[in-house]
Amino acid sequence: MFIKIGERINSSRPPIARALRSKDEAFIRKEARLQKEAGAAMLDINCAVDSKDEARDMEWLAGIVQKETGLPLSIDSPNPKAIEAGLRKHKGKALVNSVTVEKGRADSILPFVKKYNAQVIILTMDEKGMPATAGDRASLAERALKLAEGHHISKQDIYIDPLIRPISSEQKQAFEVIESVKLIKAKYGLKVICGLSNVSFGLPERSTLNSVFLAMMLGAGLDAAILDPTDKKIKAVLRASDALLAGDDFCKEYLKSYRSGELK
Ligand code: THG
Repeated sequence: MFIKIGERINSSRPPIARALRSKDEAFIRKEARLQKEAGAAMLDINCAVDSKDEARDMEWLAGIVQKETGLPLSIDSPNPKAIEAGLRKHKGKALVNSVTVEKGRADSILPFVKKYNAQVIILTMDEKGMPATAGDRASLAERALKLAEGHHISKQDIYIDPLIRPISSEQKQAFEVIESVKLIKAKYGLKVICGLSNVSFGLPERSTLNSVFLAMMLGAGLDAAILDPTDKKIKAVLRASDALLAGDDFCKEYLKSYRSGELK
């Protein structure tokens, strides 16, 4: 089953940054509810932008988003203190978003993943920065697996993120990322996730680019994505892909969505 993770509670979005500053609980609750109603299985929460005390803000966010939805959360931060604060508050199995393959970073966060029995996203990025090719991404995925195994984290709890960059600045990257999904799954049997909307930064009609890229990634075997579950084009692509990739017996769900006008 493909896992949809709602991206909307992210401090890089100005309305969320404002709600975080003024501790507007009602606004955050509404964003959480909207995404749950749109079928998100998990919600990403990020408060890194402009926060004076990220650990405290993360704890606040985790508390109200789980109280509103009961969903598990993807705790999105580069800051180990904020990640631990989120994990401490979280009920159920959380997803830590994220660590890189850099030795120091992994060693400061993977012990929490183990302690709180969480899942973890490992980015294919090391001391040398972002990889250019699918093959480089696959090599980093192998290192990620070894690192996690060193902390006794089970393979089932790992998601590899091949890190999609905006095609507005690097036109070959989307293709390399799609190829890397196939390689990482075939060579190591690891699950793959991505932050979908990164691909369209700096271009108009982002929803078209995001949803077409999603279709291509699903064809390559993507297991989960951080995306906007309320986006109409994303919804239509998910329904259609499920039917096309034999995940929808007799196309029942596709037909149901058609009859309720959701595919328009
Ligand atoms: N990998 C991992 N985590 C991530 C990312 C990733 N977390 C952050 C980011 N990338 C994924 N989340 C977002 C959230 C919002 C947007 C992009 C990525 C965004 N929102 C637009 C806005 O608010 O204006 C609208 C997006 C749209 O048009 O669909 O840009 O790669 N592990």
